[in-house]
Amino acid sequence: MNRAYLLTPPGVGAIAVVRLMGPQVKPFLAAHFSRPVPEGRCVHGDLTDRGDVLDDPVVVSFNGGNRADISLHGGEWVVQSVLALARKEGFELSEATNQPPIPLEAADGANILEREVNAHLPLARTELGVRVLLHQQAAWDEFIRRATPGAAEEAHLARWMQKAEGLKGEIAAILADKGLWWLLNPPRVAIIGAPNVGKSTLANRLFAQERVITADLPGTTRDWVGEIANLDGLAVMLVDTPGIRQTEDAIESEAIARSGEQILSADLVVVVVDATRPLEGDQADVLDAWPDALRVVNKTDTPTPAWDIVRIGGVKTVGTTGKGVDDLRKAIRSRFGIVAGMDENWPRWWTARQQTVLQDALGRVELVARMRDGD
Ligand SMILES: Nc1nc2c(ncn2[C@@H]2O[C@H](COP(=O)(O)OP(=O)(O)OP(=O)(O)O)[C@@H](O)[C@H]2O)c(=O)[nH]1
Ligand SMILES: [Mg+2]
Repeated sequence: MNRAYLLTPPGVGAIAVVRLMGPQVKPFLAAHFSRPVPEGRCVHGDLTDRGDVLDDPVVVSFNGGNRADISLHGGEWVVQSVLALARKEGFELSEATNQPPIPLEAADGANILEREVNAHLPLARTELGVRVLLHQQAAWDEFIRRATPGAAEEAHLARWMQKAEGLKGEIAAILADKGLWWLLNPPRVAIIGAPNVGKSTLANRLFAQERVITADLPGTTRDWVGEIANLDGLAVMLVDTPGIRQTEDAIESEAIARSGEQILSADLVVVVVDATRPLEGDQADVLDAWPDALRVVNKTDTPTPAWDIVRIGGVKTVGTTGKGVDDLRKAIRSRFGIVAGMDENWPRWWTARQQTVLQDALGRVELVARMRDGD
């Protein structure tokens, strides 16, 4: 009757979501969460077990309080403690289903957009994702209010046409903004480059902890490592790859070939070059092969770089000290439309239905705007 699931497993620096279901949810929150949780609201507080704070999660409750999603900040240990606490309190632990989103018909909400919000909430792995998603109902309401012809426009076609002209640009901009979609569907980011340029060192920096093996020996990374990293609010599946070069070693060739698939399926390729080594040869080959990649010049701590590093542009980093890594995070985020100070009250789409609604609306305002041209 009372069940607890691990909806999204913990990633590095990303949120894990534990879902509780059943009549026991309300008493559980009353006993262990520091704040009341009104239905459908996102509440930040402390989760405690006999006075010990386990985590400071964000909790949302649905279904008349019979379901709660607890977004945890902590890693594996915190998740296990929360699940253990739930079991102690009478919840049966179920296998991680990990197949979000929740089917729309099973999601609560007064209207379709609210149901879409609730269905996708478990996919928001970071606080930024949760926040932007929870702002959508208000943002869309406000947008629809603005986009609906008022009394003045109803009475004067010329006024409505003028408004439609402005709306055209706005709707096109909303359609072009895939930011929230990426917040809910972590993009795959592959870090590639010649051997020994510092790919794994940079990957560790992006994970903000040691995850992948680095060494002075070229060819250290023999297989890709893919894991979720939280880049200041954008969760990405980060893939470190073995250095790209011609090789005779069968195991290494195999790893390189396999990482080839990882690279092909990546939403963004980050090419790392080494400032201390000649650009010609391996390094230039990689740059030429991925012209759309985000470029990173690493090892810029050397007094005299082997070539003019300004020439190829890109982000300058020192993997070993972390210098420039903030810029790298920022550059990756902005490739996915996530910029600092992004307006959370701006309407965004994250489902095909919403895209269709916006496309239809764009078609209509274009029609109205065109009337002015006397068509
Ligand atoms: N001086 C300097 N050394 C660095 C920098 N970044 C990485 N290194 C060193 O370069 C060596 C190779 O780093 P890795 O991160 O293993 O390089 P990689 O590109 O992953 O190498 P492979 O996986 O073997 O292709 C290590 O000794 C690092 O400590 C940097 O910015 N400056
Ligand atoms: Mg490596």
